Amino acid sequence: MTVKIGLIGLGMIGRDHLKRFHNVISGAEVTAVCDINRAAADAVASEYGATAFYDAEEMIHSELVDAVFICSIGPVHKTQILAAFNAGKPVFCEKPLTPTADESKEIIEAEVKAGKRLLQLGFMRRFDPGYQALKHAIDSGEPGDVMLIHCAHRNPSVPESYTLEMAINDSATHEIDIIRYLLNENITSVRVDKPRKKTSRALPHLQDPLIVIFETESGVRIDDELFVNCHYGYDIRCEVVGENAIIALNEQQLINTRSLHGNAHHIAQSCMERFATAYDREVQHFVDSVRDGREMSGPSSWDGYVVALVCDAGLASLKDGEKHDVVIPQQPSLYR
Ligand code: ISE
Repeated sequence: MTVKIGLIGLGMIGRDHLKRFHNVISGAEVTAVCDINRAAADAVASEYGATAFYDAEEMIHSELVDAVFICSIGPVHKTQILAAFNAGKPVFCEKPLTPTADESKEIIEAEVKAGKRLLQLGFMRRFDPGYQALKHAIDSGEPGDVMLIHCAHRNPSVPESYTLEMAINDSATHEIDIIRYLLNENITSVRVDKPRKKTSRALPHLQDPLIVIFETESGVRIDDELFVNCHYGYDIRCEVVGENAIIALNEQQLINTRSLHGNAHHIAQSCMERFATAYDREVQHFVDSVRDGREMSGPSSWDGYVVALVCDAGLASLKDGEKHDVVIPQQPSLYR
């Protein structure tokens, strides 16, 4: 069976996934694309031999579509997800699940009512071979009790539309999710530190870099450097400090070049380049689940909801500089 995909949102990540469906993914075909920008939808549809839609609900209910792939902006996710649930179609949704935790709650309620998982969320780092190896090492007990984690999230630059809040609810979301995945426990508090210095490369409305401090249930302390105009590349770092060993993500490149200029390797320039394998694997995972008629698995709506709760606390701390606690309700058995 070839899964007929309806893809909503033709921005950067939507187009990247479209190419992935075309060149890498097996068992699926993008039969419909949807964007409110009609010219973009028409152009992409004719390039990929898909049908263009300008209204998401119409596309979701179309017979051309078996599964809904959401790459639109966060504020419209909730409506599109609930429409797909109502149409009985499985959903892949890019992060964030929704911009606020309250909206995510409605999605949880709908899934709990249905009695099964209907959505896979796009936290692609969980499919990255480096992070998976790090998790495997932690689970094996090699580092012993984990005490600290040092993270860095560096983007070469961000567009003018990137707001200060997005450092938390668009960028740090990835660390918030991956910390829970690596440690198998929840974050209990967040504090955002604004260094007095900021890069001259950041637009005036940004404070860049920022440091976010998280604490988990067992007391692991995590610092996350968010530096989104670092200039030199897309650099994601993670070092886990245990009492017996320190385990870190390695450089992701396959070769080093030794020359008169020293020992060098290429540094990725975008998340699409750095996490290409992870994106391929998460999308194939979704397609395989739909094709085999399995319940959705991988990052869930619950993960999206919990990350949104941590983000809400982070946004409050961004305003007042105080430490904010995160209160997480009991997890429904569906997600255990
Ligand atoms: C962007 O939305 C992403 O998801 C990228 O992975 C992240 O590195 C970037 O900071 C975000 O703006």
